[in-house]
Amino acid sequence: MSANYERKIVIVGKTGNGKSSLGNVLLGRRAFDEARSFNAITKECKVETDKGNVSIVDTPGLFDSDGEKNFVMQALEVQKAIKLCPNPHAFLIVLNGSTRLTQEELSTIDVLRIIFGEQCLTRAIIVLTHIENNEDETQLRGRFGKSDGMSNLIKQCGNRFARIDNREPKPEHKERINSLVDQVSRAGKVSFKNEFLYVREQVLQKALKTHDSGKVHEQIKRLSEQIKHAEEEEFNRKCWKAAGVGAAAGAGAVCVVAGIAYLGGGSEAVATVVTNPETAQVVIEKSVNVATGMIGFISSAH
Ligand SMILES: Nc1nc2c(ncn2[C@@H]2O[C@H](COP(=O)(O)OP(=O)(O)OP(=O)(O)O)[C@@H](O)[C@H]2O)c(=O)[nH]1
Ligand SMILES: [Mg+2]
Repeated sequence: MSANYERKIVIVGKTGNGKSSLGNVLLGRRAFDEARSFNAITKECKVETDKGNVSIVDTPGLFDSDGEKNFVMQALEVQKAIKLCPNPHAFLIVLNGSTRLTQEELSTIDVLRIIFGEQCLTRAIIVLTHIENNEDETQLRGRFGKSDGMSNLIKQCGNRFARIDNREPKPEHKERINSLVDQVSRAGKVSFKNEFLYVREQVLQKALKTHDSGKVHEQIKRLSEQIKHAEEEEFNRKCWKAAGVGAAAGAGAVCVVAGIAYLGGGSEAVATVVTNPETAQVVIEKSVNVATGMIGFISSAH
């Protein structure tokens, strides 16, 4: 038995893959509606907590092409999971292990990047449902080996995966999920924090107004670019602020911080003010890069 650490878990995946069923298995009671249906059953995010140490967020399905919600609306709805349950320890990506992955499912990781940002991937675990208990581990791995799509998804999640038959869950399979959650959260000590979540929400809201149709793949590409741009702008704005220059945004913003960093004057301090320790190194590196470029430019101009 794994220890009784706090576990805050967000469950995501394609509609009908068994997200709600998995939530019920992990909580040990029927907390979420589950049903066999051609239409999506879960329409909104819902959080349920048990015995004070396990919180599960069930989310509506992604890629529900028959529903009235388009990709952007679905993404916005799933994003609410973090509002209901801030700083979760892990994200379980539910895939149906008995059917082939759809084209959309192959882009699940990119979709999660758009919804929650890169950081969620370090806490992502693939859970394969509908795996009958009589299929042994070797057979299962043999099956993955033949699917580039599946192997790729698992690889992108740091090779973390678990299996389960939600109808007849075996204690050891449930236990494996819990121990993977403990592994990514270092026994409940570290959790997901996304300081740019609001930027993502804004970009998605804007996308909803300007282009609410289009294939998922095209939207993913377009949204990824927009989000990257918006986050860079926000990053620069924070650099300005941290450098104490005020609200005057512009190309010189990064240079101010870059100059401080390059000259060795308190780059650590700037980075710490700018962001949390996890991303401090990125700030320093970025600042030094920009400073190097700036000094190169100044030298060539004289
Ligand atoms: N045999 C088998 N059936 C499962 C498994 N997991 C879920 N199901 C069944 O699949 C159907 C859909 O399960 P749900 O848990 O409602 O799926 P969901 O992902 O929450 O679906 P939406 O809320 O519509 O997005 C139900 O009839 C479940 O009983 C599993 O591991 N094995
Ligand atoms: Mg559901």
